[in-house]
Amino acid sequence: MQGYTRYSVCGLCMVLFLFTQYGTFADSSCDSMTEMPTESLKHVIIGRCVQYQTLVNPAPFCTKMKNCTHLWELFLSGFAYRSPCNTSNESSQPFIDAAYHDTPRDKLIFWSGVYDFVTRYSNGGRKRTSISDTLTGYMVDGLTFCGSTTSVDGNEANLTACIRCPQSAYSAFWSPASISYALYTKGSIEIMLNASRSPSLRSDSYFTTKELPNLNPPNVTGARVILVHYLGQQPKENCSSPSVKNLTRLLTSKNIPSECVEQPSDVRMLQCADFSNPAACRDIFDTSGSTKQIVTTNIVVVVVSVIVWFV
Ligand code: NFD
Repeated sequence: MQGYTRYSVCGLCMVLFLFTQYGTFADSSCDSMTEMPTESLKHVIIGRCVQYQTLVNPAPFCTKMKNCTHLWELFLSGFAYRSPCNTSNESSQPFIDAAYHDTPRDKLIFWSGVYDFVTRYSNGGRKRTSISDTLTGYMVDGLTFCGSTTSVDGNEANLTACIRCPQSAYSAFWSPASISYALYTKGSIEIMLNASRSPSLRSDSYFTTKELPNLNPPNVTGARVILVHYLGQQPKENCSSPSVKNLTRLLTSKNIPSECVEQPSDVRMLQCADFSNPAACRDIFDTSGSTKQIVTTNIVVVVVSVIVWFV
């Protein structure tokens, strides 16, 4: 075999070998997961439960850790053997009650339309505590799940069957979870809304329908409404917009004093750190003023030193 042909055959063999080893992996898109066998869901739920109690927020569990296998069984029984759009809110309650732990005063944040940003802002519970920073929310956050009337364990492994509908397993879990989170809130709260959409607060959102009605004074002492808009874009709403005004009116009628702020500096700094937008972030990252000051100070120090040396 000639050298050239030998290299071609070797190259082809290599390509075929890589394709058989990694072809399906490289081809498969992970954009949307469509299958979640019960065993995998169980591992995720139990793993998150252990992770939360041992590493993420161990303080509430110092004296007694919650039994993660038991919590998994309660979670599954909330939707097992039910058809995807026929899940009752009541069946999720035993899991929500069993996973409950005290939440910190003056740290809780509520939100609507800003899921990704709140995750960054709350910083895993270090700066603020969102529902996803409690054990209940942490175990279930971001998961798709629903029941099946035909599978042996009652769980639907084919996630495309878990569609959006009023009595979905998603809604049957997040509705009572949101109610419970709001009911036990203490101190001052933050409510973060998306000012890049109109209305910023929808009347059918979980916040409006499940959380707001269950925020109770005197346990809740005040609210700071934070409007956030996409960096470099004109906001569609501000503190005077009807949906925001309506929210502050509802808070006032519940005897919860409130203030509203638009794109405060800590929010903008975080946005600029993630998606630097030269025009919108110039004042935050522009260090030329302080650099000039340092250079001037150094020159003055050198000149004074030289004068002192010669005098
Ligand atoms: P949103 P919100 N099926 O941004 N919370 O006020 C599926 F699959 O409009 C937290 O309604 O704000 N997804 C979480 C849905 C979830 C469905 C729910 C549905 N039927 C509620 N409906 C969480 N994951 O942390 C809505 N979604 C999705 C509590 C929607 O795409 C929080 O304490 C978005 O990702 C917060 O104060 C998410 O649900 C308030 O309720 C929230 O919808 C946020 O609910």
